[in-house]
Amino acid sequence: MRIDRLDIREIHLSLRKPFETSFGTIQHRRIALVEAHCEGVTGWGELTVENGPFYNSECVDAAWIIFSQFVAPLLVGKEIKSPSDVGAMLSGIRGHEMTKAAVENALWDVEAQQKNVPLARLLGGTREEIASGVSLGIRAAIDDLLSAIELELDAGYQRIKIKIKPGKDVEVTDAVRRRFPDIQLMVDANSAYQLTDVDLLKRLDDYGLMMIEQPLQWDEIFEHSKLQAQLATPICLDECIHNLRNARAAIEMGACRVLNIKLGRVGGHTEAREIQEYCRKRSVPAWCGGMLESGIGRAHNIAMSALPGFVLPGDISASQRYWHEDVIDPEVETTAQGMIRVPSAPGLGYQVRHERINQLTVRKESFGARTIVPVGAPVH
Ligand code: OSB
Ligand code: MG
Repeated sequence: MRIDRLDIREIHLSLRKPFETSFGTIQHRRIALVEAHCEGVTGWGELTVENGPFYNSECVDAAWIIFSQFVAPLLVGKEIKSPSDVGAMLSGIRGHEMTKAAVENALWDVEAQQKNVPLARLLGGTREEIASGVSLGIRAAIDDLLSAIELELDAGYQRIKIKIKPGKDVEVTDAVRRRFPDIQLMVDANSAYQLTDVDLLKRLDDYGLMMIEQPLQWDEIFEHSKLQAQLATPICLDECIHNLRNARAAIEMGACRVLNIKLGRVGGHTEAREIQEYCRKRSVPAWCGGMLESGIGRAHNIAMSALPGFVLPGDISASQRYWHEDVIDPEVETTAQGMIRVPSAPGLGYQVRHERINQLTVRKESFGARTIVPVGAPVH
């Protein structure tokens, strides 16, 4: 396929409720979307960064610069055999996985449409439905959290993840476990602790948690191996896994026993597929994490989760939990059993609502084959 034009745009979408994590509170999201135009077909990808560099080192404004000055010039006008070629074409750009993923994933959507197959099938997905869990933000009052959990369980969600941070950890987990003794429960610290907090973290072993997600520093694998050796609860890594090499290092080092695979964080479908395959072969449970995505990112997550290595419920839940109105049609919905059907229509399998997206757009830039001048690219 020939990449004729790439567009990047920013839309503003507010969450129904603020979402508090150990790194801050998120409500008014600035979401960057990428469109790939190839031989008359348009594919969509979501750039899953947060507004600021507080979850990882990427953020909207930096991603915009990397995309427009470096990513687009390397791709526009090029003929590729498969979206899997994009990784090598962009390998000179260090990091910025979420920015690269947005365009690679848009090209996967193009290819699925060109071949007239659902993206999930094109990737090799085998599931017809995927298991859905929810991630609940930190609350000021424990009672609020308990009633929120009750609502989600009533809606059918299969596992509950609660965010923790110092001062809002053991006591909160204890209250949740007392109230819901049998649910599949896990906690996510988003890098809020250090290895010296091991005694506190060990107390979480009393609660039969499925896992504790990213307790230590965002860029640290080795110390997680020191911590995992002292904890009965499996550690799940999120922030510090950017590619298959990181995943292999973490698993071989014993830094984790479970993996959260986020499509943006690992640079797109190609790398995500390799990581889930690695996990599957070694019986390391993997699941799909979320970044509070709009319907476009959500649709990509659903397609990816149809792959056989995704064996645990992920963080992909119904559109209505996040937005008053999503940007895809139909919106993502869950069954009463907490499952999401993998769509069977070609491409993303959901209709992208162009008019609504145009209304929400605050800026947009297009990069066509003839207008591109690479900035700072090596001269050959
Ligand atoms: O650590 O998984 C995380 C949201 C924003 C940034 C990081 C994380 C999260 C979530 C929410 O936990 C996942 C979702 O519901 O999309
Ligand atoms: Mg996480």
